[in-house]
Amino acid sequence: MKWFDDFFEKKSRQVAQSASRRSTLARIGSVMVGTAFMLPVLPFDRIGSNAHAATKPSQDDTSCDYWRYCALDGFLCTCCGGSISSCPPGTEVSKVTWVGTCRNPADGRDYLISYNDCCGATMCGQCFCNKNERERPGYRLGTHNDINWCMANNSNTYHCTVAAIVGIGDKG
Ligand code: ABN
Repeated sequence: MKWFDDFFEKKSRQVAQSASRRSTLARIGSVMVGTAFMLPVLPFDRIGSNAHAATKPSQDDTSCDYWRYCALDGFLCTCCGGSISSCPPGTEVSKVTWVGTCRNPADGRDYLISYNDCCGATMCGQCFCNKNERERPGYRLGTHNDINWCMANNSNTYHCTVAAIVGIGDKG
């Protein structure tokens, strides 16, 4: 087996002479960095539920995909005995609210939507929806939707959320 040892000794010496440890590490490093940059651009299937919703807007106001709910965080009152703009019996509409802007796919126009909470009954628990278009973090209170807007009512108990149209954007 001496020839075997000699052969590998010779090869090892050749590699050691032609490639320093530093250049080998540099080469491995560049391969790793290259991989990290390339992986995000590799093609993958982007067709998900949102893409599907974009092509076929929901007409169903008990579905979280309905266009008016684009910035709603809460339980849909349409699943809780109310309607899209009125609270269920036994609850009262919040005195303060947060307002978002959603585009209606039917006419392509932007609408100002008031997301009032309905207060005075325990959490509805049906049709939870959490959409956050143009929503901002909590330190900007007026643009944050993860808040109990029953805070100014006699009862602070949150039940569900309505989505009433309160304004319409210019044709554009
Ligand atoms: N605006 C809905 C809600 C209620 C309670 C807590 C978080 C969000």
